[in-house]
Amino acid sequence: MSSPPPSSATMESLIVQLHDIAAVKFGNFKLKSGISSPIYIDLRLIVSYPSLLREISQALISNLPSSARYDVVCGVPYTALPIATCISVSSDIPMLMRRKEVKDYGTAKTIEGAFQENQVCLIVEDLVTSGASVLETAAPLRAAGLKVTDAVVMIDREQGGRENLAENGITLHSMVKLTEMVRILKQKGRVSEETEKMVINFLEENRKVSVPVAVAPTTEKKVSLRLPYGERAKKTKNPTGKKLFEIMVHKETNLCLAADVATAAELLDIADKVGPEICMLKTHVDILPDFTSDFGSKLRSIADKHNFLIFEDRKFADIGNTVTMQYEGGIFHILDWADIVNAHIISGPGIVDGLKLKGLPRGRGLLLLAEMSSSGNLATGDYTAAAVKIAEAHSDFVIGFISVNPASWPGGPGNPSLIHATPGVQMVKGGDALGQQYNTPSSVISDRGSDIIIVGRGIIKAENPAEAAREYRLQGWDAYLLNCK
Ligand code: 5BU
Repeated sequence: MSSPPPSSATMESLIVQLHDIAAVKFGNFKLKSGISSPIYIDLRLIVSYPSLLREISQALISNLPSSARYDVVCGVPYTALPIATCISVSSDIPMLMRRKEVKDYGTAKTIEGAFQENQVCLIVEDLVTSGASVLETAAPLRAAGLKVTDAVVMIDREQGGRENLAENGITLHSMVKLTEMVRILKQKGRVSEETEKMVINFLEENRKVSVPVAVAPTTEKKVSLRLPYGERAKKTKNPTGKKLFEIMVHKETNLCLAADVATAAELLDIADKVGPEICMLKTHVDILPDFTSDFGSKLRSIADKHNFLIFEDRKFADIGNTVTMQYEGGIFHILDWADIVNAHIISGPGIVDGLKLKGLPRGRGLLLLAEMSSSGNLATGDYTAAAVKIAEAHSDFVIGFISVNPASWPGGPGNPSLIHATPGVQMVKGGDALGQQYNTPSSVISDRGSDIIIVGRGIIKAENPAEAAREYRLQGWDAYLLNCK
């Protein structure tokens, strides 16, 4: 902590060494995101060069302002783990490790190592682009009671990471910025002026398209602090509603997967993979071409294995008498396997009476569609208010709402025993070509006052759905913690 900042000669020597070992390369590279880049950085290589690793670790730590205080360090897995270890050993600062994979959820810890609540943890990272991976590591550390205020990074790609982290209360200290690094390499005769220009142009262009929305600002809270899910479980009459809150607390998740995949076989597969990350799995059983009568029991056993609830997004809309038959009968026998269903209130309160007749004796729960996520939908104003009234009158069976912005309702999210679940969630605000509108996990939970994020394509279309689900879970949970009493 007391060593002086690295001299420019030290910095230049480190950068030239990174180029020597081909940790920084120039050419035409296809990035994971699909775009072509004239520069490629692979800092994993430094583990093979111990003296360089040591020098880099020292440069990182001495680059911190002397006012920076921290009790422990934690590297972002995996590339930064050896750097963090090196900092820990050479500066005699205890280290923590964040697990990327949590295999046996519920018993396994996400943070390994000894620490106390309110200790300050310095995050160590190799390369920052949007800052998303730093935030992904900060979330479980903060959830465990640690404070995260600073992160050190070798290279800042200058693509919004610094700003994004600042919005989330983390100051980024970079050893070198990417443009500065390229300038040094040009000065040292390692790259041509043309390459330098290409890299700078590339950064400029991508700065514009890739302004990240890893986690929306959490500093500006529009909703007053809310009761913890555990307290709300105690206030809930319906056994499924109670169980849902309890699962959320136990698994530290407010994520519901909208499993809109092409077949029942795929659905069961993704349910098993994503199961550890979710409190609820939402189905549209009528889209599955290979549905068979044992689908329900198969999904049930996966739900029991991973401890999540099943929500069939059936959107019942008919008169009470008809929905009793639709709920119980037909091909799908929804009542037999779905813990939760939902209903429009367009037909009046009789629909709740009808569903309750079948569902309540089985301990099932109902969500009312108070709002919808699609543009131009008509579930607004008085319609939303009517849904709230019906829910209050049937709180033995109605467990909450499908809502989009309960913070804006008169009286806000209202009765704490009723839960709010919100579809239209992705990492980036936007929409699809057919009217769907997306908000970020943080804005849904923090600003819009909801309790559960429902994510479909953001997870199922990801390269690695389980990993994507984990990111959504961490962001949703972090937003919850920031807003709870
Ligand atoms: P997406 O892939 O994250 O857009 O999927 C959203 C899911 O939520 C999908 O299954 C919809 O049927 C469901 N949904 C919704 O998007 N908006 C609503 O208002 C309601 C349900 Br209700």
